[in-house]
Amino acid sequence: SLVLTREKAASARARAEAERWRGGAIIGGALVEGGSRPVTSPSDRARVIGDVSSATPADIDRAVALARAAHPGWDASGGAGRAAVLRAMGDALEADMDRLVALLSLEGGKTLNDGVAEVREAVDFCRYYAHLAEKQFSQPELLNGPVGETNRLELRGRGVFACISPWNFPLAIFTGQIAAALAAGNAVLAKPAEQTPLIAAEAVRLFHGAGLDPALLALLPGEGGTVGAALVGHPGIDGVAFTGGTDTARAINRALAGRDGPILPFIAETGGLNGMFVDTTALREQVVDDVLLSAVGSAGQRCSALRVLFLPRDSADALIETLAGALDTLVVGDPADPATDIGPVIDAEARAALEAHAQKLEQEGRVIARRDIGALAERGDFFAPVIAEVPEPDYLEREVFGPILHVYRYDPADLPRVAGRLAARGYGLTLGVHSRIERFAEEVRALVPAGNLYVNRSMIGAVVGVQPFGGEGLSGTGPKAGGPHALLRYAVERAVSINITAQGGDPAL
Ligand code: UN1
Repeated sequence: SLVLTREKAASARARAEAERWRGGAIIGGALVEGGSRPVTSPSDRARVIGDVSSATPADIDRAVALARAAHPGWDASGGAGRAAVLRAMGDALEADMDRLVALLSLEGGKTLNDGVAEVREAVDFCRYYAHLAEKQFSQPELLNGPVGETNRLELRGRGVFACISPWNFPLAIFTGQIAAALAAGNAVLAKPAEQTPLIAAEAVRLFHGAGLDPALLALLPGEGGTVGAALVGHPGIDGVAFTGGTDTARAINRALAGRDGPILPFIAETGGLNGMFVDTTALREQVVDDVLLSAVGSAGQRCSALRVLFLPRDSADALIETLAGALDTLVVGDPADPATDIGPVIDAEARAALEAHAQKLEQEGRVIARRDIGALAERGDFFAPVIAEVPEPDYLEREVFGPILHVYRYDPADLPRVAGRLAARGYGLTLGVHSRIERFAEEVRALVPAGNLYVNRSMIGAVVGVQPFGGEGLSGTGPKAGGPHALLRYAVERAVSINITAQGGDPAL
């Protein structure tokens, strides 16, 4: 069931720790044996939890050949047939929840709450895309043509999709991309993030166990970007779905533009420089809850996370004081402990980048509050959350991916200029507003582009099918994940017109 009790969590964790997890290329349903590297846990770097080996160029060629051969049959099986397999995958994920949550915590440093939400999201993606496959790939609605002619619109898969996914949602986004590509009638080559190959291997095994022809889904892990680059340049792919950093998206876009042959679709979901605007009518306790959850929840490692909080000059002091006090009550620690609010960041490199940014803020005298985390950082990749005050609305040039909240005090008369400077950075992912005045929300909305606007609530945790998620500008291409149009760019359309009269030519004329 989707309820994780303390006892169930502890026993699942003990079993997960005892298990030696195996990752690597999975081709035709079989794990490819190869030179392996150990995978360790972000909350305890001394703990080896499993091993993984990278896909070789020969592995990639073999996976592409299998996928190309299997794609036509899958495509022809129709939306309803594909939906049945995706629903079976949703059920399989649900049945395996305790084990998956334990692995998400071990490998990805996820708290139990975040782990449960992540499995839930992966299940939702499978079921929602199953629903869309049935609805959109059977009988799309058209107007009637002239008498004597039948018309229909056929949607087909494009062929083989490369799906390149991030470590911050190593199950939900990984599964969501694959489910979308499969639902639309494609075969998939999945490249998991280097940091989280083991949960990806489990998801692929579950897909195959749920009745998916193993030729339709290969797992191709890599290190240092080589496998991703090989996939994007491979003549045997028909499209790329990517979630991750804006810089990587640009590199993929350039590589795709340099290919010979057909122009391939590129679906990218990237970073954000997300702001929340508070006015003097906002409810303080609600603001504090929503700000902390959005900025330091999940250790700030969501592309949706709040990065810059805009507080009106006159009420800023009181809010900042409450925020700093509330930050001190959050528990940073072992993600497997149900009491923990904030676990580690993903790896030493991520922590070093965050520490460098925190040090810069410190040197400039901008840090307002920093959570004490004792000796945790000696054991794993823990980072003490920070609240800092910045002198400019566009102090940040780019996304800082971790639990650092930047606060900017604004003069309400100056709102258009301030919001305009944030907007000029070019991102457009999430945007928060806290106000009891509808006109204020409308004003902010008109000033700052964003794919997801949240009013008087947290700005993370978009629910599949309820809050379609994704941005514009530097934040991504769309269509939104978990939205009604999610599958369409994974597909090609063919309009078929058949004259059923005895005359030739166009019956309309
Ligand atoms: C990401 O962090 O890469 O709404 C995207 C949310 C999540 C964000 C996922 N769906 O918080």
